[in-house]
Amino acid sequence: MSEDVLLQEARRWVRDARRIAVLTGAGMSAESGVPTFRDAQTGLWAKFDPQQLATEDAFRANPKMVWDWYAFRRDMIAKVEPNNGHRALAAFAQRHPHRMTLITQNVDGLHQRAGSDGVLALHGNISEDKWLDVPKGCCNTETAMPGSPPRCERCGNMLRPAVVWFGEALPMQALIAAETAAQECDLMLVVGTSGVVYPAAGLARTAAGRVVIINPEPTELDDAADAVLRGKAAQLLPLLLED
Ligand code: BV8
Repeated sequence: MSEDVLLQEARRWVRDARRIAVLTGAGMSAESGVPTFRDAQTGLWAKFDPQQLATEDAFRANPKMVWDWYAFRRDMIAKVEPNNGHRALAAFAQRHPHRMTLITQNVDGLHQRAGSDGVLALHGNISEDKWLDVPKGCCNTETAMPGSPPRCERCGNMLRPAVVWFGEALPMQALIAAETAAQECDLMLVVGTSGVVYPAAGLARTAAGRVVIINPEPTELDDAADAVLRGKAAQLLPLLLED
């Protein structure tokens, strides 16, 4: 089936779907200029494996290095804008209230900046911090000693990015809501994810409805798809979601 026929078929599925679940990954933000998670290691970070850095062990072993890696990523994300793919998803949800549930693995906040509400951010948000150890009465982010990372001036507790590291549990409420959306959907769009990271990727395998993948490259989830649209999110989503 030609790409265009496939797109028309997928557009019909969107029109007919009462409940649409959308699962996005790093490729969603690629056209905003945010390198994907696996391509992100550029420059001085090229020699590091993100899966090794995005862990509590790495942070405890070398807090400054891991903090600096997040500072580097935060700076990069602060300079970019949502793209037409983010905007197409936000606009569709505004035109069709209560039909779309947006689930993201991304921590860059670009869906929220594009105007999407109620985003299920399974892996947290890179622009927020939280205490590494359970905060005590003395741990006050307002008076934390500046540094890489900032620390509680009284007990030395460190601040860390409020993201979900490998080996950490996902936020339970968001995960349950995402699993429910997958199990109740008539259609799931899986956009810009390699499908490697669980339990997020598993949502595409529990979708009750048809699964449409949008990705320029093959993914670990292609076998679970009813249709694969080989293309870029910022180009295909506006075409797929226009009324
Ligand atoms: C957990 C935040 C348990 C940090 C991230 C089975 C079940 C459960 C767990 C596991 C399991 N098997 C293994 C595990 C452990 C692990 C895991 O999945 N490991 C993998 C590597 C095998 N999972 C975990 O550790 C999770 N926690 O299970 O805890 C538990 C339970 C109870 C109590 C305690 C513990 C936590 C996982 C979350 C990790 N944190 N991010 C940070 O960002 O620093 S994940 C991180 O990697 C990103 O957030 C993102 O989610 C992920 C990368 O995946 P993608 O988004 O897919 O990005 P990627 O670069 O891989 O691919 C980009 C894609 O875009 C490509 O396909 C490309 O072709 C495409 N693309 C490029 N350009 C475009 C495009 N697509 C469209 N348009 C374009 N223009």
